[in-house]
Amino acid sequence: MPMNQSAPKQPAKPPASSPFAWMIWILIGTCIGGGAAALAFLGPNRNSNDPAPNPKIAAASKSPSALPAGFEATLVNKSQPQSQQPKGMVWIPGGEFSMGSDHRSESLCGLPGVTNDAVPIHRVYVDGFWMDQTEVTNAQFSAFIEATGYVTVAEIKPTKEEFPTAPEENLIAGSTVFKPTQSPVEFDNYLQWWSYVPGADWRHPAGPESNLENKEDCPVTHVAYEDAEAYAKWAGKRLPTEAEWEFAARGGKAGELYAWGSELQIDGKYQANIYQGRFPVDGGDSALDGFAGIAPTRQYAPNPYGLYDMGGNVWEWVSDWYRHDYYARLRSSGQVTRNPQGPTDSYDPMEPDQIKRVHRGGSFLCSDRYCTRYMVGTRGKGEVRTASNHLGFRCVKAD
Ligand SMILES: [Ca+2]
Repeated sequence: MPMNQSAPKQPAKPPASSPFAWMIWILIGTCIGGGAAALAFLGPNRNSNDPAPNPKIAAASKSPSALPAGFEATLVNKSQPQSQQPKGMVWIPGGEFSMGSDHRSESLCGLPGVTNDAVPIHRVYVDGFWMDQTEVTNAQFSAFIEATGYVTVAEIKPTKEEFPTAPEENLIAGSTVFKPTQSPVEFDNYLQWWSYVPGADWRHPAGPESNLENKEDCPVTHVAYEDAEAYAKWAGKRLPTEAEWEFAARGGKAGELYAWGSELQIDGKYQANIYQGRFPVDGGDSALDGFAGIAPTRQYAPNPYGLYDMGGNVWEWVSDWYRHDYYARLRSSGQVTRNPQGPTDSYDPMEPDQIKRVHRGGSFLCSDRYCTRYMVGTRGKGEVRTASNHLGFRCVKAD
């Protein structure tokens, strides 16, 4: 559906009166997140395009003739893990698969361009690994904080060095929060529904007056990349690569649109916590999937590997730097990329000054009118120190 059908004419109204408008512009990028200060150095060259046959490959999930153009069968490793199953994790056997999306999926979203950085489909191999069955919950993150005293990025006052043009009085710790609009709006300005909220952080997901009561089993949010990485290190785990994440999400299948199959609903029931109704209007989410806003984990059927919420609920950080052209680079090698670790630098032509990593999976705010990035082959992105109330993570662990 063209997006203007779902959004009656109304002039965009950036919240220019907000004292934090300057900060929101910096903190929020396309669809989800953009960036604050450019941090740091870029990682070492971790990219590996070495072609090599996989001797362990065993099963083909689907007849190649039945797959959409561009996709080939997923070849799942037969090997079993050597280590004991960690609590709350499932074995992802790894193998060779077709990664990414194609432009035909554009027709499923009112927002043009959702697949532009997810093409072309290319062949990737990943080794087996353990993966958290669910996104890291508030209860789990709370245990990490209690054990370590760690303070998240959103709880730390921004510095003049990070935001040299900001008035001193605006340098207040906080995070970005979705605020529904009072009436329908065009989708040309995300500041209409995102606000920088002083005092918003993982303990106060909607702002300083909110708390985690009855949200222990919900995914933790308002975590910047370094927060997620710190948790993973404490837990003896790490964040997944983008390729690991997509291999796991596809559940051994090939060429399907979603982590649960190729239809958005099964027997008339939604399979993930996304957004139904008029986005982003107050009361516009009809919650046909059972939830308006975030949901506890494990509310929908797991995928074939036993993973919950690989689409919807909250976006998930993965470890790859974001580049819009990374898939094209891999495809041009003409080879199967083994255990890709992402590009060696970050570049988003839409916000070239921001340093970004990849997000995956979409969130409770994704809908077919605005952003269908709950489709398993599509990608998100975010500035590394930017958090929000619809962004979390899950971890993986080597065998
Ligand atoms: Ca929902």
